[in-house]
Amino acid sequence: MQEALSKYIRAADYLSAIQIYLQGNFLLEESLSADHIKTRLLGHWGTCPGINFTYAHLNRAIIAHDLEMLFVLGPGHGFPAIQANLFLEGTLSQYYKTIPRTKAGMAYMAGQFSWPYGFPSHSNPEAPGVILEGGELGYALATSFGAVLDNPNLVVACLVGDGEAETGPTATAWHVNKFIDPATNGAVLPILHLNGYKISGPTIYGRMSDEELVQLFTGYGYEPHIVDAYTESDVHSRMMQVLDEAVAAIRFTQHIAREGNLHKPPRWPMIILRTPKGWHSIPELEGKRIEDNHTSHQVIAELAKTNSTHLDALRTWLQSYRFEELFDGEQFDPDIESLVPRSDRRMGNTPHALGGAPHYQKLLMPDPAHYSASNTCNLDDPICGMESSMEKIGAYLRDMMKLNAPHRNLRLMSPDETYSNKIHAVFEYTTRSFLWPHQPWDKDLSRDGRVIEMLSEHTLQGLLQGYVLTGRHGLLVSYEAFAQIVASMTDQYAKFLKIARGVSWRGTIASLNYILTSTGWRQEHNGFSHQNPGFIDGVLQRQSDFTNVYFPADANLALAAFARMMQSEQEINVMVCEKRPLPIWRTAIEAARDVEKGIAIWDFASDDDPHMVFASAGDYPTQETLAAISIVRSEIPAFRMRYVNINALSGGGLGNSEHLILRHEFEDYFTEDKPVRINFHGYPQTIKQILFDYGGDASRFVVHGYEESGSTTTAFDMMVRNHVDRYHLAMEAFAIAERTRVISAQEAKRLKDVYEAKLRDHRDYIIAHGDDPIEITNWTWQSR
Ligand SMILES: Cc1ncc(C[n+]2csc(CCOP(=O)(O)OP(=O)(O)O)c2C)c(N)n1
Ligand SMILES: [Mg+2]
Repeated sequence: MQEALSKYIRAADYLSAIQIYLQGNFLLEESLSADHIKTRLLGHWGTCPGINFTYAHLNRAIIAHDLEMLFVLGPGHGFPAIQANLFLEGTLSQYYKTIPRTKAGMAYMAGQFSWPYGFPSHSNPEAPGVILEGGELGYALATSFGAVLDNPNLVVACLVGDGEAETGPTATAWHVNKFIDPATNGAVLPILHLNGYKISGPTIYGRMSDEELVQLFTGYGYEPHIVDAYTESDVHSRMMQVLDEAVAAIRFTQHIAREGNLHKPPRWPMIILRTPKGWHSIPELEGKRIEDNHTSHQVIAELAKTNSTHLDALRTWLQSYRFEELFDGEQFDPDIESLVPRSDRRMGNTPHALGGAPHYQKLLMPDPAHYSASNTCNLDDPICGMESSMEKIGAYLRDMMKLNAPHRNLRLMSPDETYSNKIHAVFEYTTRSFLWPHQPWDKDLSRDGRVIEMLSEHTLQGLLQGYVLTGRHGLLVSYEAFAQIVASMTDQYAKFLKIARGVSWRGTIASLNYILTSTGWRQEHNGFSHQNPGFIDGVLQRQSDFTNVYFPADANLALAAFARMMQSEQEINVMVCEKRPLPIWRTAIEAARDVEKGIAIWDFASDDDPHMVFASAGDYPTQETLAAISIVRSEIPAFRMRYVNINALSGGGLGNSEHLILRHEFEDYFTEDKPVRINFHGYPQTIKQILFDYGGDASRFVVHGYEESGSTTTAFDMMVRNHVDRYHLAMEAFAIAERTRVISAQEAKRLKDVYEAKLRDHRDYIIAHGDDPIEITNWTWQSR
């Protein structure tokens, strides 16, 4: 077996290396010359040999133990190795007719690597079996854990780079073992790849002693196994033995848990693999140590096209694999073939990474109208009581979980905010997963809950990505301000999704869904640190055709938007809504219609032939806008206003990605030429960039929103400080009424003085009493 493994790895290493260097002579049939070398040498060599070593051994273990295994590569820059293995196992030719498993296919694969319009240099969605790009390091482990949730037979082998292991997201993800119930979930087998180096320096883990590493990972709840290529006399037999023990340990733990006999936290195996970076390549070049040094990280012998010393070193190195003994251009050596698992067990061909049936199923959805707050609403009386959007969503999600229980395909991720964010109705049905000891006074904990609560937004996002990319559904609910922590992960996911959506053989997956709550407008008790609506900016600046941000103004709109998000496919959706009770403005039917369109004129607050238009996006901004309209109506009955509610924005414009408001429709809402005041939930700039594309006279639009003016103050004062409150808005309408000659300059001045005095009085009142006056807190809409 050692012989077969060595041959397989030699072939994989050779196939990895030629992708980086060669544009011809792929089988080294002639003596290597400068003509055969690509003009631009782009790629990462150093990590590849360790990946190939691991992949070969995993293949052996898959065959020996009939494993259902998925491979997640942390250092995605090791893509030449992934592609080499996909070629060797035949998956690449199965998915790409242009890459047959022949000399011609090999030439195509190598020639197109890191080539303009060819293959990218990093793991990517065009490669079968890949669920992580790995360009931005740190997310492999959490993604792997996400993939094994509710996949009891799946083992995910996750190769973590030792540089990657220094990242915050990886550091926290080790702890997900505390949430994985072996009775109902699969297992992650982490393989920490200590090749000792990052780009130009040593890694922390690489320089830790075996004893320190064993203590660290034992403390984290693992059973660490060290495989050290430097010291083992027969590293293959050691790796085989360790993998066999790991598989046995995983199966034993799962077996006793599934029999109901697991009485203490399971101790999952993990492997610490020490290999030299750039293993089996060029030991030294021009007096510089290459193999087993950081210098092997990217391209080695990088001057091979122009410098004969480099070319000679490259030739000697590539010849050292004796690839011609392993592949005749048609067939691989039988020993290599013996390490290729049967088709449906190949890591590149796992159906778990494909999306679509059988692993993806649409969610069964309760009817949101059954949860609505205003079924009995009288349309003449738009306010039908106060409801918390998040409480309604909690109840809806609870029943969605119940309905989909047989499929075990819906999860909620939260940084211990399910209560704080008021969606705890889910605990009437489910619990939080927690494997470590429970105390009698703990609440809502069990080994097998649908909710994972860990105070690491990174880990939660990684879990959700892994879960969704393997065909299931979920959402991450976060305080609005702290969603920013994962903004970059969302960007990376969006990049993956953009490409994946265009890959024909990738099946359907669910959308990646977020709810951002405990929003900045009601963080007056926590203050400035908790006031940050910036997460949506990144989302809206990116892919226009599949990103949506919803701003439901009430609980019914929130239910309708949430139902749409959870039913949608292959999108990124963010809903921003408040958790405290707020007025209900829309019936369930109106809410469904508004969400479908993304934008709506609300008749109860609108006049025909308006002098001006008020618009808003967000719950508090909407309440303030409607309060302003009601003030202006009472002060200037002859002044006509229209109210437009924007409940969704997408990267492409107003509305959602299915129903964008087109340029010619814009005037149906905002008129041709009337002044428009927009009250926005987030930073004003965020919506201004969307309005720009609608053209026309920008000077008639004024946008208010969060101006980074926050503090520990009252709720209404937060809005005053940012000029989104009813008084400031009303004063703007008075000025427009004067300009349009509905009122005299004198009357405009009088009104302005009255409302400036109100603002001063409010300030004095809150300084004296510590809270907003009752006329603000108990305000209700008055129809005329
Ligand atoms: C989050 C992040 N920071 C920095 C980089 C730049 N970078 C690319 S590769 C690399 C070193 C990776 O080291 P390691 O994880 O040990 O990978 P390997 O040695 O296997 O190549 C760094 C810092 C990155 N890709 N992602
Ligand atoms: Mg490394």
